[in-house]
Amino acid sequence: MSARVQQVVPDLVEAIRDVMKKHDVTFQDYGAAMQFLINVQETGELPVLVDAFFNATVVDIENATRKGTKADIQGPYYLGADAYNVVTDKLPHRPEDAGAPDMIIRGRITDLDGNPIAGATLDMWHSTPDGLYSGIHDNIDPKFYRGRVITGADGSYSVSSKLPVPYQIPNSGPTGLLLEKYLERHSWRPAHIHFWARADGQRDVVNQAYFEGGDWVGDDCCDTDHLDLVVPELIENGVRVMEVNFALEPA
Ligand code: MBD
Ligand code: FE
Repeated sequence: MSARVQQVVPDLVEAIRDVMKKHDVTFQDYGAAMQFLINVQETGELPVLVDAFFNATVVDIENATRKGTKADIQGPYYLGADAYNVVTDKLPHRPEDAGAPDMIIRGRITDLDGNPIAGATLDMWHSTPDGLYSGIHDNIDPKFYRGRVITGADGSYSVSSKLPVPYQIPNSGPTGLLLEKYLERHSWRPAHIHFWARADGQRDVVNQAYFEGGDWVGDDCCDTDHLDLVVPELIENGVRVMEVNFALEPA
């Protein structure tokens, strides 16, 4: 690790110094930047700030060597593998969300040749129907809107949940203020479902799926290109169905 640090950090410092010189950064600018970072620290927004600007770049680098389903940004709200209980037919939702629109998330996990992978695990997580993450926002119990499915003999999985909505990085905090007020960009992400697929002997993939035509698809504040997981919004018996398939490559 220290070799890696010695490889990367001096270049990083040099790149920042070059920007400072290019723009004749003043003591006042320096103080404002410091205050911004202190605000980030005090609001606990470090993960969302860093992910908004840099997660997509790691994804691009990783995808250059991927043959199967592409990776997408993990985002700041995964919570660690222990937070994912095995579910068979539905992701638990808050009792008060009972009336929110339902959705079904289903698909198959295969190898690169399309052979089903049985017993693969797929962790899923997404926001509440009002755009909050359990375990992160408003003391929502982390058991909601998170779960792990295990694929059957044909590599398939299927769960019901409640439809997430586009997610706005709260613009009461420094990350949202930087995007919206100071950079005059927006702080929205398209509605999305997060996934982490794992199977013995295969390379993990972390990614997200979106419905084609959804608000902010293709204009994500986190600069992700979404790649191959923008899927059509199917409707069956009045319920939206998101079909998401994963082709895993050997580890
Ligand atoms: C999210 O839900 C998310 O997925 C990312 C990448 C950033 C902020 C919030
Ligand atoms: Fe997210």
